Amino acid sequence: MKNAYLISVLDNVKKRNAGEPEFIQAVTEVLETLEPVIEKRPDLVEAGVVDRLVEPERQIIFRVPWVDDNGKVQVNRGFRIQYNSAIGPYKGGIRLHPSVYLGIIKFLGFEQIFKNSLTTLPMGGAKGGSDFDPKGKSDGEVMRFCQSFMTELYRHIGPDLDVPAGDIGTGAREIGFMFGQYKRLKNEFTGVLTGKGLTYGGSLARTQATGYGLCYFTNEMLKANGKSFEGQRVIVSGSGNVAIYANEKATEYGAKVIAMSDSNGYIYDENGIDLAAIKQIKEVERKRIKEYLNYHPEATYTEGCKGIWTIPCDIALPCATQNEIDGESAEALAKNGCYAVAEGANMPSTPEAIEVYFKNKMLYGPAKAANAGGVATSGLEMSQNSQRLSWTFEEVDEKLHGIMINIFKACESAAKEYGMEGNYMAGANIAGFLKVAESMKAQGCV
Ligand code: NDP
Ligand code: 2IT
Repeated sequence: MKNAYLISVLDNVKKRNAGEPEFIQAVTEVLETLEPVIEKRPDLVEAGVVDRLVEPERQIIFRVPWVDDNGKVQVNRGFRIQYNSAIGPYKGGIRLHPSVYLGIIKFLGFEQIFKNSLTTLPMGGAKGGSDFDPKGKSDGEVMRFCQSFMTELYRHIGPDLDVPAGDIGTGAREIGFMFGQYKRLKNEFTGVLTGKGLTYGGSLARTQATGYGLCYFTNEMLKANGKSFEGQRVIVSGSGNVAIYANEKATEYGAKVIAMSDSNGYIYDENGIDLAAIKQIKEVERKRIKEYLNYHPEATYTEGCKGIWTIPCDIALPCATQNEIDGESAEALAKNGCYAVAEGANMPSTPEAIEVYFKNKMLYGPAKAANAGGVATSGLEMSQNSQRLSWTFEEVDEKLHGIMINIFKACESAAKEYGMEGNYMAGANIAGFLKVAESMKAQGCV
């Protein structure tokens, strides 16, 4: 990066947010790709758009006390980062995972600004979460945690203010408990959360949306480059919400998904993963992926996550967590003939991995664009709640498909316009940024 203004903004971010490497990583990537835009648009520099964009509008950190099944008091830390409201109410998921700290929620909130902008729906960027680990907890413990979390959060959110949703560790069960507590505290039934159950205002196809959307995006990217999913060997990391529905849609498109993982290890099934078994183990029983061998003894299970990227494949869909593909794993993918990576997870590739993709001329679908189908469908859930109507699965899925096609086109054309044809990462960052930047400039120094 050569632009003196961007260098000074980034230096300031590094100084002010020392000790938050994931956040600095996310900001660095965006600022680097914005260089050609900033050189063309001195008006945005004058309006201080980038200086303002990197600083969250509001950061809320709170105590979450709850009582476990042994009657012991437990204390977690809760976060909500309301990052940017230039184009709509704050919107973004809630992550429940022991690794959560301020830097993780800030990187996710920052990325959410651009992702939400790309959906074309009116949603600002936010993210929340806690270092609570739902794994191994009883339903009662999870409920008491969620109620305590919402007892503080409710005063900061609302259907026209900030609309949280799911992310790692937050699925239908947790959203249900949080929604119930919000409704009780506010004495109002509103669409304050998305990813709700279908019996109380949730949208059909929201569960499938991130994984399906990832494949809709990937399909467009493949098509634009003379390829398709048909007959391709695909690796999907993770085995949670995003991974399961990415597998389902990729398989529907004619691909064979040969490996999936969880945080303990990965399974490899040359016959193609039996998704019904995965759904039973992960969605119903909440068990570990190694149980897959009870259904398919001919498959193999390997401890540790990293090895999954050494299995030869054509297309890789990382759907677990940040920085799960490092430079070495990316080299292994490239060496074994993988020609496309599209990100279901947020920031799953390290900067070194991304360099390897470009060096090897692999197709790269960045998270902000490729996984935007989840939040886009959350936006559709908000629309349905406002109208007090619900659309059919087919209607929602068709809208989602259209949105993902348009996101691909937006990335493709922005990359081309700014002289980086085929670099969808730059295209996503630039297209996402421009809408937010114009809005921030128009609304004055706020
Ligand atoms: P889930 O909690 O449903 O699943 C997460 C999966 O990733 C699990 O298989 C989990 O394994 C694995 N995983 C989590 N943390 C780690 C880790 N530190 N190392 C290795 N594996 C890990 O979450 P989602 O499927 O919802 O989210 C997956 C990714 O997709 C995240 O990056 C999320 O931010 C992103 N995303 C989610 C959206 C959504 O709508 N849900 C929308 C857009 C992006 P284990 O069970 O062992 O913990
Ligand atoms: O990272 C994400 O986009 C999500 N976890 C979904 C957020 C949402 O509001 O649906």
